[in-house]
Amino acid sequence: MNIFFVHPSARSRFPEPPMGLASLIIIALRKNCKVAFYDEDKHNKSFVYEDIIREFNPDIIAVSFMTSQFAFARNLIDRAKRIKPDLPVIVGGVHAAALPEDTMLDLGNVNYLCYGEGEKTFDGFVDYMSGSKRVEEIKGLVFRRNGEIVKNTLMPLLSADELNKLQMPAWDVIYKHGVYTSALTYWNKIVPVFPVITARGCPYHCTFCDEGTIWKRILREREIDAVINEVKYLHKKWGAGHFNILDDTFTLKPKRVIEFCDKLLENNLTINWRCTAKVGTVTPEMLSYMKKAGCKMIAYGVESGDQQILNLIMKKQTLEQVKDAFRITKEAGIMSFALCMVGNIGEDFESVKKTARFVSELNADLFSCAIMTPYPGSENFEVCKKNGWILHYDWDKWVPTPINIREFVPVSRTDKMDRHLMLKSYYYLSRKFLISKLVRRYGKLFFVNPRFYYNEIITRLKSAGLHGFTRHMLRLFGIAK
Ligand code: B12
Ligand code: SF4
Repeated sequence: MNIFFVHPSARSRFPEPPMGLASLIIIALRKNCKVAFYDEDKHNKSFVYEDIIREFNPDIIAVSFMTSQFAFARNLIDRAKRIKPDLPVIVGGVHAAALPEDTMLDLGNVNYLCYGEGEKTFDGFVDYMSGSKRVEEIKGLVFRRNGEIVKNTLMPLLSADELNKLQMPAWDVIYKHGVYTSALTYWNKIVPVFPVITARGCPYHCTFCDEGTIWKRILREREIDAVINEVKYLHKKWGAGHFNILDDTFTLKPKRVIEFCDKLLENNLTINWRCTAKVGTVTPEMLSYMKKAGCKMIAYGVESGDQQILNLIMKKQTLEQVKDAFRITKEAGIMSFALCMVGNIGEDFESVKKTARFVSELNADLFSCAIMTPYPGSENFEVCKKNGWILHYDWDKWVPTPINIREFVPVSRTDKMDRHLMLKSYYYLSRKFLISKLVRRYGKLFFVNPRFYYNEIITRLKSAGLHGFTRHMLRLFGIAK
């Protein structure tokens, strides 16, 4: 059986390898299927999508997407069906999992949908397609029957044991036409970057996050030895010199993190890496191990500089813990990245100002600001929907920043912010971040430093184009709306 795996565009200048599809491709290979893989952002210049369909002649097309990739997914599915109208299409990913029926209704060309963790469902689906199982038996599958949408019961999550027994994702298929690269701020150059996941799931309940949709807020850890073997393989076979740990909160268990670091060192894997962590879980001891083992940067979900907002969004962290985490990270010699938000339910412009003041004291190396986007599956989605606050369902514009989006409109308003105030807050916070970053990098007189013009203006002009860049800057400095 020939299966064509497709990853629609995420509008990324530096696309990242789709771990979800890599985890399914290996299942297909184990079942002796032939596979082809197309990543729209990475391969659209080297391959003609339609040509792959004609030449490979798939029996199934499997598409993975998140909310913001919806329109790109539809486009690729429709184009495939124009060539081969009977081609069975199966989709999955976090958006499909949160809104299975709606997705089937919206995407008329989709035949099957997986609404949970994919490995076991996909395994059963391939059996069904080859005639050895009935469709009703495949847990986690949604399908059409006589014009109706039928939803089988949910597939239970893989147990930790099953997760450990999974084969390594099919990296050889994903990298066949070239490894993925990224521009890392701390190297100022473009380097190959590889994803690694050591655990699935996060036990927290932040109201803006859709983490529970697939992973059900249950933490399942892989054995460290298996993760190390994967890193070793990526290093040896594909020259991995840098990896991103995709875990939602890598630092939850200090002993495990230390074991991971120890084993990287024991195996002489002097590779740089970065991860996302939760403040309050990092300790100086853990951070010193991480530094020794190659950790270059940690991203922390700061979200807000107003304790009341942190409580409302169930972030389970205090401002003191945030400050401590950034201080000890700096002391350990690791770069820190502050991820902040504006527009959470209950937040007004005064709390945005508090965030700006708070973050300027953190002395973080990097910042980013996101506008609250109530992704399906999050608590905020339900609250915003119930209150009629959602402003549009233009899924491909469901992104938390206006960068790269024409005619961006925040997805939702809230009790305290309309869409204008949301945008104003975003630009206010981003401006504060930008100025503090420029002063730190180039000094108070940054505008007379030639490096500032080269790094910050010319490079960005090249990537965003004159129109995009000018519009972004005018909004950032409050000159245009
Ligand atoms: C790595 C990552 C990225 C990478 C790459 C994503 C990629 N290539 O797929 C990058 C950096 C590009 C990225 C960008 C963004 N991301 Co992101 N990202 C992630 C992250 C951390 C890991 C994804 C992953 O690999 N998971 C592990 C794999 C194994 O899981 P999976 O992909 O879900 O796949 C499993 C199942 O879903 C299912 N499945 C998936 N596809 C299919 C297909 C079929 C056919 C079947 C049968 C099953 C199936 O089976 C798989 C195996 O079990 C997730 C968080 C998370 N925990 O998943 C967020 C996450 C996916 N991202 C998210 C968001 C919000 C974004 C951004 C919008 C953020 C931003 N600031 O702009 C952008 C989008 C950019 C754009 N313009 O579209 C949200 C998605 C919310 C949503 N509903 O869309 C998530 C869930 C984080 C969160 N909790 O909020 N992201
Ligand atoms: S925001 Fe982070 S800590 Fe909160 S639930 Fe989502 S993944 Fe977990």
